[in-house]
Formats: sequence, structure tokens, C-alpha cells
Amino acid sequence: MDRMKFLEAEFVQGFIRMAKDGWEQGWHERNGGNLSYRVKEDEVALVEENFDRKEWQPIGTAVPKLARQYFLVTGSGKFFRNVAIKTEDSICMIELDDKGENYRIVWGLAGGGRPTSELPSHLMNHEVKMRVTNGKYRVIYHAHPANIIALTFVLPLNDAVFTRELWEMATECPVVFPGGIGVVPWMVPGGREIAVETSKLMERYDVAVWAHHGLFAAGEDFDLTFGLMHTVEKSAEILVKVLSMQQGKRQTIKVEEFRDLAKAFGGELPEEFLYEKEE
Ligand code: 2HA
Ligand code: ZN
Repeated sequence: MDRMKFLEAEFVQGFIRMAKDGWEQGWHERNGGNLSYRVKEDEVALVEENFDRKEWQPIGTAVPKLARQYFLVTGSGKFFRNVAIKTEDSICMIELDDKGENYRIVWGLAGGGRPTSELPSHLMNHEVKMRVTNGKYRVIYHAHPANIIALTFVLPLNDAVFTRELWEMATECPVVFPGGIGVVPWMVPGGREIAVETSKLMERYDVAVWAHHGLFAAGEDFDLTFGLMHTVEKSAEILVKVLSMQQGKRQTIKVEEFRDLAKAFGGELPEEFLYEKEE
């Protein structure tokens, strides 16, 4: 395969486009949010000649299953707004050591800096998702969409309630995230503890809410991961509108209708989310 300039590589272009799309959605005020992509071996080979390896730094957690893998990640304190404009200063590519305990920057953050403050959460989520999807999932995305955050002030912080309420607000939701959605209670961001809690939820879900903070989504590629974030936030927006118009819903999608939907799409929806509600 021909070697190429870093910024021309398709995976780098995909990363840039996703950051731009997230900014345009209004999900990334100031330095809010972060994005990471687990780079394929042939993609590493394609851009390797551009590398300038910096010194090893501790990750702050151990991800042994990700040893020696490469990731493209946003920088700590960097603005999504700038990813497409000042790419080399806003993102970096990192390499993990053979224990999965340290990383080093191999490209980017030209003006200095570190990878995202949520690196432990990103890497622990990657480690879980790589295992449970047999290596298929490569993208972890954290954003601050306003409507899903608003709901964490009025709904109980409970996986079943968030799943069911979001499923009800748009028929495509149970098709897009049939596994449901997890909820992490408020915690201090940026460390190992919140990373551990989030990665436990990622064993089962592709998407997890951080109460009063934002959303984490995981997926196979940029389109699917962005699309998941977008679908969840759109559904949250509809719920916020409904709750703003009147107390409760006049009508909604019923439990039997969810079962019909599952049948029509040849999937299954976990029964624990199809509980009977008190009217
Ligand atoms: O500023 O979103 O969670 C980046 C973040 C921290
Ligand atoms: Zn955040």
C-alpha cells in the first residue's frame, strides 16, 4: 500500500468529519467532549513514516488487551471546533506499550499537550468493546448533548427507565439501540473510577449516559457511532418537548407494539425494558 501524508488518510478524514459534525450539532461547547478511534494495522502502516515518537506517559489505568495498539484521539483541553481547522494542534495519534499501561504520542498535538482527559474511559471502553464484538468496534465518542443531559434531572437514573422512555419517543430507537442504554450516576469525570463504571455498562450497552454531564457511545465505525449519538439525542429532544407541553403522554407506543416491532425487524428486545407502567 502507498504511504501517504497523515492528514490525507481516509481514517483521519473520517475522524475530522465526525468532530466537525458533532461541533455543528452543538454538542461540543468550548473543549467539551472527546473522540477516539482504534486504528487498523494497515492504516498504521500507511501513515507510519510521518511518526515522531515522544516519551512514554502513564495512562492512569491498565488495558493489557490493547497493548501495542494505536489510537487517534482528541487532545485534552482542545476544542472540537478546531479539529477540522487546526488538526495537527487538536488531535494526536498514540501508541500503547506492551503492557497497556503507558502511551506515547506518535503524531499531532504540535503545540504540545496530552490526549483527552477521558483517556482512561476511552481505553477501558475500547478494551471491553473489542472483546465483546470480536474486534469489530473501533470508535468511542463522548459528547455533551443538551437534551439527554436535561433528562438526567427529571428521570430516575435507571437503565430501564431511560431505555424505555427513549425507545417510546421514536419508533426507530429500539431498532437502533435494541440493547438499551445504561446510566452512570454523577461522578467526578476524567479518572479511573468513572472509567470502571462506564466500561462495566459497555459490556452490555453501546451507549451510556453520564448524569448531569453527557453521553458515551461506542460503535464499529464513525458513521454508526455518530448515528447512535444522534438518534439518542434526537429522541431525548422529543421527550423534552413532550414533557414541556403537558404532564405525561396522551398516547405512546405500547408494550405489545414493541414486541411487534421486534418481530418485524427480526430482533429481540429485552423483556426487562417492556415492563407495565402505572397510568
Ligand atoms: O472536556 O468532556 O468529560 C472534555 C470532557 C470531559
Ligand atoms: Zn464531558
